[in-house]
Amino acid sequence: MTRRYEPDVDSIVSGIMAGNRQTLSRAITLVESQRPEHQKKAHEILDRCLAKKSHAIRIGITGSPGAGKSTFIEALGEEIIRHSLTLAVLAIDPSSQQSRGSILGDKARMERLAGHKEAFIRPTASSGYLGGTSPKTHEAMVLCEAAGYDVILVETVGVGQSEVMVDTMVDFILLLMLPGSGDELQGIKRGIMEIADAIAITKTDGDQSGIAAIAQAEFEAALRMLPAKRPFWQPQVFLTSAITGKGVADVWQNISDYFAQMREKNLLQEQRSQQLKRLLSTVLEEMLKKEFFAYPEVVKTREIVEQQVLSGELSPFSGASLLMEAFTRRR
Ligand SMILES: Nc1nc2c(ncn2[C@@H]2O[C@H](COP(=O)(O)OP(=O)(O)OP(=O)(O)O)[C@@H](O)[C@H]2O)c(=O)[nH]1
Ligand SMILES: [Mg+2]
Repeated sequence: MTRRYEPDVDSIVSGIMAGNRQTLSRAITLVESQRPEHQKKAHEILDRCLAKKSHAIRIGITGSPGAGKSTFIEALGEEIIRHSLTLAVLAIDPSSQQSRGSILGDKARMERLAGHKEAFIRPTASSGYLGGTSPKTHEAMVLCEAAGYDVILVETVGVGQSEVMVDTMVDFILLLMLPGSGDELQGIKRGIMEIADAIAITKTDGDQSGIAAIAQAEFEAALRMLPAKRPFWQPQVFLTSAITGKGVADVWQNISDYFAQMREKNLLQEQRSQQLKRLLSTVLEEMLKKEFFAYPEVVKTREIVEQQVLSGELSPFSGASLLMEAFTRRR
């Protein structure tokens, strides 16, 4: 039987740090793998990579399906390269995402950016997470940082939980909105506006400019109604087009201003510490949940308890307590 060559942890870590893209890709695959032996190896690699000091900044790009995230990232990526910086893009793998705009696939759409040696583009598996951001995204980010990239961009679909998740792992959140007004504004979840550090209205080319200006005023008004995410930072609303390049440099300037202020006020590290704390809780909760629901005694008892709750024999509280008891009895 022929065995596939499996590089050891040492050579993977040194490959990543030497900037070998193939090794970096491979390591991300290991991190994303569910197999226990891959997980073990991945964690060893991650711990070693964490030890390397990184100066990278992390930016989340979020917005509804088809808002123009991938296309905007391509334009922003080229702007970033113009500033002599390198970047890694972690994009949701469209094959595992049922969003409308992704028929062509993100890789195909970021072709121009992918042609630059300064850019590393990696579709990440959504692995059942809404919006595609999962704790694994954080791990992939750590690997990209060890590889020395200056800027990490994370594309995520702004639905439900995902923006909360992305908020635990990036330093800055750019929310992309379509130029429609009124109806769109009604449809936005408050939560997503609250975590935005800047809003870019996309696709304001062609005959969209009139509607776009109205949308800009409406978003600005909506932002003023929200509690400030940070006392020193008022999110701005930009009119952009990834096709003509309109507003892209302004957005990058805004992001740069933000980081300059965060560093000056020594807030970047503090924010990251808070995020790590939250991420640790999230991962821990997930591990517990997984173990709980997979525990045979719980699996066995759950259906019976569920029936009893539905028939009114047991309250949901007593039912849950019974299941917890079954779980805590384990050895
Ligand atoms: N006119 C115009 N069209 C754009 C612009 N940006 C993106 N588009 C188009 O909008 C569609 C969706 O763009 P994407 O960049 O794939 O959007 P997305 O938000 O990444 O989509 P998902 O990843 O599927 O959620 C594509 O057909 C793009 O060509 C723009 O600035 N102007
Ligand atoms: Mg996309």
